[in-house]
Amino acid sequence: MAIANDDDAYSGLTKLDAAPLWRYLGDLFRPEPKSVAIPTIWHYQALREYAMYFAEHLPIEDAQRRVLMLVNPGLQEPPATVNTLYAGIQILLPGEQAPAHRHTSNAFRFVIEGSGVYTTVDGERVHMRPGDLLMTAGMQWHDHFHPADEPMMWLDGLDYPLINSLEAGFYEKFPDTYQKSTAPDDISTRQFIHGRLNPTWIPRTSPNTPVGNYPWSETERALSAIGDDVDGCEHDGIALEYTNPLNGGPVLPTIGCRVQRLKPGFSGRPRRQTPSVICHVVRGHGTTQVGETLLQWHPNDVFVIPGWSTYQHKNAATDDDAVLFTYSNEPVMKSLNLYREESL
Ligand code: 1HN
Repeated sequence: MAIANDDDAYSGLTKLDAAPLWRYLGDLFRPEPKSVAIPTIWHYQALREYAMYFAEHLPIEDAQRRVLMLVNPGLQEPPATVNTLYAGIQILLPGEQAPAHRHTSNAFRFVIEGSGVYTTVDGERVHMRPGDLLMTAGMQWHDHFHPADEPMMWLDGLDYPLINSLEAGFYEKFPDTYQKSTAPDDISTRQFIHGRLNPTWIPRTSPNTPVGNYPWSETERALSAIGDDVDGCEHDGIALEYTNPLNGGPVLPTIGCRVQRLKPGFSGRPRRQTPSVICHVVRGHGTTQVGETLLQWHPNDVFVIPGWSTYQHKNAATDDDAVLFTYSNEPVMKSLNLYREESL
């Protein structure tokens, strides 16, 4: 049958599961990236009330993980916080235990409040205190147990938006509800505690950091050892990257983590970069201009800088530091040769 006119041609093509590239070119090949994620801030004090409500009304057995997902208004289905990364606030009550599972998604936890919980990762109990950064790399078994006496909250970071878009998501329940302890407690933290004295017997074959916990006591020591006589990064202040001590690289193949001290009155030079960043306020208060949006942050708030959005951090206090914990998909961008940045 002959094609009678353009309308016929376009609709006929659709029925063949084909499409005219010339009608898509402008959207598919932009001069520069335009993130669908929206600059957004989640205020901890508002979320905390809901975390406490569900802690009281939803048994952990019904939830598996009692977590409030931080869903970017531009990334609702499937829910994500920025394009490749997720953030959530998890709460566990005294006496509760979150059952063991594993998945190909890489994860970490950054502790917000409370202490006493330990997460068992591949048989090792790793204890959690405020400010600690705990790693759960892809396919490591993990469950959380709370033997102490106050509610505990932490930030979960995962790369599942990336893993699912790559169609590489696998998930398994542990054969038992919980893991048994099969290694000395906190050994993966203790044996790497110096940072540059590495145990010689640990194989260097994994792309993931061998460190279970980067304790806040050490992070704080590193931050305060760098005095005010150092300027640091003109965009991000005294920004330190958590590294894999065996190779100096990022802690996970898909997620890079940092801690940033913004000195009193710090006003960063604006820039944009291809990685998307999720920021958690450890202490202090200030503002971050992200594109057209001004985000005002306070302790424990979480906010996002979508990729290629111009951002500028400011510490609002002139007599106190502000400290941010940040994570991004920089390792992905760098390994795919897609990293770019521009100072403004
Ligand atoms: C997960 O396994 C945990 O183990 C937390 O604590 C948050 C969000 C999405 C998928 C898996 C956890 C998660 C998660």
